[in-house]
Amino acid sequence: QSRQPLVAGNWKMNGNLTLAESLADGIEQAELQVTEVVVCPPFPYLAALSKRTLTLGAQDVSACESGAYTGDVSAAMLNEMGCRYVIVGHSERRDGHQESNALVGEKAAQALSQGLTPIVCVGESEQTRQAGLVESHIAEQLKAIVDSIGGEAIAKIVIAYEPIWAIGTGQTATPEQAQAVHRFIRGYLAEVDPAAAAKIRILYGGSVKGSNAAELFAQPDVDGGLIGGASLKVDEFLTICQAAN
Ligand code: G2H
Repeated sequence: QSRQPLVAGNWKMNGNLTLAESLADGIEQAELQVTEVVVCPPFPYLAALSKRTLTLGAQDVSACESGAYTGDVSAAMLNEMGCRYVIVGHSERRDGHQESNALVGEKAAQALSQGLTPIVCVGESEQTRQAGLVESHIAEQLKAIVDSIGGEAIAKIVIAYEPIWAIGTGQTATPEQAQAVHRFIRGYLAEVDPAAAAKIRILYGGSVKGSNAAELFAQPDVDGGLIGGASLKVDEFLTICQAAN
């Protein structure tokens, strides 16, 4: 397989500077030859971690370039703090902060314009899954992203499939459920640009743990993971990173 596995830790709004530093120490000491490892700390800790060797991402970015947007953080600022990645469209932003498909697309485009790689999250609720609408829901989310960034940029982003019913619930998608949606995502993108679809990394997120990571990552269209709770414990996070190797 030619796609380099990627495991990104999404620390969400957890911890403190001491934990951030000790997680970073543990990750930097680990020897991971194949898997690319990224950590996405809360904004205030980016500056402290920017002097380190580990690869940094942020958890959100403004869709605007600069200006009077109190509380927002621009892609250029993240770049300046050493970030190479940024999560956009996490369901906790879509649901908790009313982020629309269109806004998520704009954020992805803004990230790309500053040389950041957006990790764009998509995923369905339990209700949508029960109604049998998983694929149409994901297709709508993907369409907004492709419309905004342009088909030629597909190879420059990462997609994270995060079923909302699996986030922080301990209820992980089965490897078969994850693979079915990942294959659908790659197939959808292949209709726009087959070469880019073959290259794009599609991560699974939602209650990934040390104990279930290997079987998820063994699926042909699962190229790594976006890890929440389990990324706050260095040993478990490294077990997950190893499972992607
Ligand atoms: C999904 C995931 C990381 P967790 O949100 O983005 O969190 O692994 O805690 O379900």
